[in-house]
Amino acid sequence: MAKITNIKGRQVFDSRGNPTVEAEIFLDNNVKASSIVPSGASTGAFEAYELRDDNKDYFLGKSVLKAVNNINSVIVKKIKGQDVNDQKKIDQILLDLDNSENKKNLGANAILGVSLAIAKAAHISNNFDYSVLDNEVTLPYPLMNIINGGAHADNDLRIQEFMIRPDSAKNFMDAIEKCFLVIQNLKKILKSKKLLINVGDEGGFAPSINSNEEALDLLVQSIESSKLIPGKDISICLDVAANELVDKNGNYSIQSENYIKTNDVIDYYKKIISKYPIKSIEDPFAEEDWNAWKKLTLEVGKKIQIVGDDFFATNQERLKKGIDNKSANSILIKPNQIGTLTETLNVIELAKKNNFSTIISHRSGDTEDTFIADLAVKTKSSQIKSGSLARSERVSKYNRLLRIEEELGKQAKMAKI
Ligand code: 2PG
Ligand code: MG
Repeated sequence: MAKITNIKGRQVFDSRGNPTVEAEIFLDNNVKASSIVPSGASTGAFEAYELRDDNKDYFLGKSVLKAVNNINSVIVKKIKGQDVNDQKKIDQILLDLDNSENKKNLGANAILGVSLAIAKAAHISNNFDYSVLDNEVTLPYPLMNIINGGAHADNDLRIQEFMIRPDSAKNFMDAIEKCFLVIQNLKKILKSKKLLINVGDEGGFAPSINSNEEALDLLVQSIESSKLIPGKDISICLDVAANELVDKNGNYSIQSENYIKTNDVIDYYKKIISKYPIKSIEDPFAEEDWNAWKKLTLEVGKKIQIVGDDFFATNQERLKKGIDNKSANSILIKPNQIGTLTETLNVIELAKKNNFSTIISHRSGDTEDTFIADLAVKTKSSQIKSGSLARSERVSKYNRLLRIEEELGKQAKMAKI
């Protein structure tokens, strides 16, 4: 038993320089731990509510002092004195205190900061050591976003994320090396084509190209230049983030600014899947286009991973519906889409029970907080998405996984994909 003696909320800043919430927990055994909440750019309508002050005269309305104040007044009063190991009970207190559908009263940013800081404090307080876990524990495969488009870059690429996954990696360091090689070769190729090598929000290159195929060709070329086999050593994973590409008639501007119908979008996916080593597509359709999701899953779901991000919003009810309708076979997990650790774990459990793969994910506005690396290992998730091997807020998650791999010693092994 370790009692919570205090909680302190404060405003800090994320990788885009926007204000965000940090919560720090203090225990009666002198342990303290803190958590910083990330923030998305391509956010779904079903995400929990991110409370911002909307005071145009201060940080252009983006400050989070209301959320911070909720931690320092209402939340601390209720949580003080609780046992830090009672995560479920504390999360329930937070839910009851907020008492809204989408956490709009206290703010999901206030609630999640506290919920995750509690998990971290418990981890430290219990001297948690990964090597004591049973030998089933695994490390996730990284999905590295190495070409950025969509809402995350200033180019004209329609698809938001072109990611690589090192499928033949024997361990996590090997996974990083394979990705490193592809990234270095991509950099060389971009330079040789006189394309800029500046990076987007998630550390991937954001060259001024405008066709999906051009980006895919660049990836294949970089994999081959690394003496790796596309589709065997490295496969390609996409995040279309289709919410950003749909018009009010339900058509998509997937290839160019022209909007095309669902069936044509499906044909387009089939075409690029057969031409390129694509093994995973995230948010191929908008979050309410249930029929299109179902159709695509029926047609290609045996072959590739169909991942719901904005579509599921780490929400149990939406995932249940997706399972019943056979609308996908994988879920992206973002704790701040739902707002507490307990709810996040429940969603992961439901996904696993139904043979959905779970991909733990960062946000495009992220921070030095590495919690998602631990979450991926503790939940035996097969994959983690934390951007490219650039920008410290991205790399810090991969570095944390390397430390966990070291802690695990001989029993460390990669997950099954
Ligand atoms: C996504 C995420 C993370 P954002 O769409 O998967 O890559 O982006 O945080 O902007 O929603
Ligand atoms: Mg996404």
